[in-house]
Amino acid sequence: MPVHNNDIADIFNEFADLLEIKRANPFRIRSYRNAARTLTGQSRNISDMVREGDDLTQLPGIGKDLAAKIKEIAETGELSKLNDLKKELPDDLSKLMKIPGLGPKKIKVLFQDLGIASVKSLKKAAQGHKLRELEGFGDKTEQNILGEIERIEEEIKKHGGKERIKLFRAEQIAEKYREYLEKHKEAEKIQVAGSYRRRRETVGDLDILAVCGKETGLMDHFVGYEDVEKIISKGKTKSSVLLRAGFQVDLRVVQPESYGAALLYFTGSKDHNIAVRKIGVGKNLKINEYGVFKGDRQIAGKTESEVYKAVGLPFIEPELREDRGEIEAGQKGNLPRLVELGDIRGDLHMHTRYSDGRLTIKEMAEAARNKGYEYIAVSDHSKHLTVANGLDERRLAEQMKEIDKLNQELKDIRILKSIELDILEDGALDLPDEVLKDLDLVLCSVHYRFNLSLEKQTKRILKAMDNPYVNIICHPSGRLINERPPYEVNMEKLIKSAKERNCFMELNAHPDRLDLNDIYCKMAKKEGVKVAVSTDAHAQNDLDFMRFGVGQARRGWLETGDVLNTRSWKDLSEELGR
Ligand code: DGT
Ligand code: CA
Ligand code: CA
Ligand code: ZN
Repeated sequence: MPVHNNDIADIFNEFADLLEIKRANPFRIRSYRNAARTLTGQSRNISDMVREGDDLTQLPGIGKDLAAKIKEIAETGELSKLNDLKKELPDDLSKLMKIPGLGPKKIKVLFQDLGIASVKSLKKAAQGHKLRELEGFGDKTEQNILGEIERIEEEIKKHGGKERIKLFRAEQIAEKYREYLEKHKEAEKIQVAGSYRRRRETVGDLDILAVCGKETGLMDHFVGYEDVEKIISKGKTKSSVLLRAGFQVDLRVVQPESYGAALLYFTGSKDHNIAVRKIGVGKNLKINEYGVFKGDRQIAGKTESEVYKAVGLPFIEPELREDRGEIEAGQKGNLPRLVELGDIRGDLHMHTRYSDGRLTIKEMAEAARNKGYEYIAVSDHSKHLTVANGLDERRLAEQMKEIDKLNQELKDIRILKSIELDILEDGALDLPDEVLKDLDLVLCSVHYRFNLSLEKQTKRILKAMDNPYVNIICHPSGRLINERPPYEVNMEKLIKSAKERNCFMELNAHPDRLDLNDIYCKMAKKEGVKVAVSTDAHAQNDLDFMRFGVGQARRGWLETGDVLNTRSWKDLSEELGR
């Protein structure tokens, strides 16, 4: 069975987590995390590369040692070093890492002072008020932990014990499955519905819909897929399987005259469906996955638009279907015209070999030009981020010279001089204004000290925004989906202050981040703050992450006018002037 890149990345991330608990060398920890990132960003299957004897050390951040570990995982499905490390640590310890607010440091204290090594014993200790006495904990932390445990238990109950997976991963699984299903000669209109179609950042399971001549043939084909581990159920119109990746996929086969109604129903969200159905009830219509019915007579259902029309609504884009005001907006004719991938004219955040990126500036620029972009910003890390080989004044000056030269040489793309500054703990920036004034675009980010109080973290970022050269706050909440919760910060205040200062917020399109999230995008729009949808690319393929960013932007109701990088360079340069 082939091992997927993400499986290898998961193993490296787990390894890094455990090393962190053991307080291993930070460089070592980081090298595993970087390697995991590299692997998830690769379009080629690493197992195939191993099989073909390719030189893995050509990949960014992969040295001899990591290459050997990748080979081991690709060949055996596991990493013996990880197993050794786990033997040194109690089994359940790594599960504690999944609780928001519990980092390796706190887990180490829990383990050493109270012998806590499982979620169960943690819950008991929290209920018995044992945590508040520990160093670095307090009443509030104790309550939060208890709250998080209960929330996780709820989630687990709801989803049959399975974790939600990131959209990127869901996409790899869904697209492969869909291609396979489409090969079947009776299959028509294969559509992946559910949260996947709504472009939610994480997906619980996949809901596939199909129209098919002879229903049963397709069902045999569906359950015969190579990645199926277990058939949960198999019927004439409905089947469910569990994939080896631990992920459930449901298939529904429907009649052509019900296709739109079924698509609407299985796209959800549940709350959206209920709201639509309620309007139907008011009009004496019954709406379900088979169609819209007046008494026994079906009056609509072939397309989604038909169903919406029957209840007096225009078509509502899947990303909006969360019952967050889209029904009312539809009734009033106020639905947003959502931004599309094709509206994006440039990418305002990426890294090159000058810091921790994989390609040269020229290679990045050419890749962006081939995507049809008008401009890119080269925004490498600044000097505080030494582990990423951040730029000091001298190296930045060199880079700027190179960009000048490339701008003369390259046609049809403009390279903007930029930087991703580190916001220091006190809100200062790690390069002086004399340097910043010569850049086209200044980005800044929090990359360390995530654990400041709400007040301090907010103040820190506000102070950075006070610098007149700063344009964009990157990945403003700092969260990593399923891995690290957002730091505590008053986002509403940041957004309002950005408006006052003519700053912009980033929607980092990396599928691990998608930060700002949908809710905050909508807030930014409401406050009149434009959002830069940027990939933070470290390699050529990462430029394609734009589609995830655009998906999240659409979930946040953003229109072309709300997104900074839909502007031509001329308009953008005017916007950036503070
Ligand atoms: P997920 O899988 O947790 O990421 O989220 P969804 O939205 O894909 O939810 P899922 O897979 O449980 O169900 C797919 C769709 O089916 C859901 O979005 C709406 C519809 N649906 C499921 N259960 C109900 C229900 O009880 N009532 C209504 N009206 N619709 C439902
Ligand atoms: Ca689903
Ligand atoms: Ca489902
Ligand atoms: Zn970056």
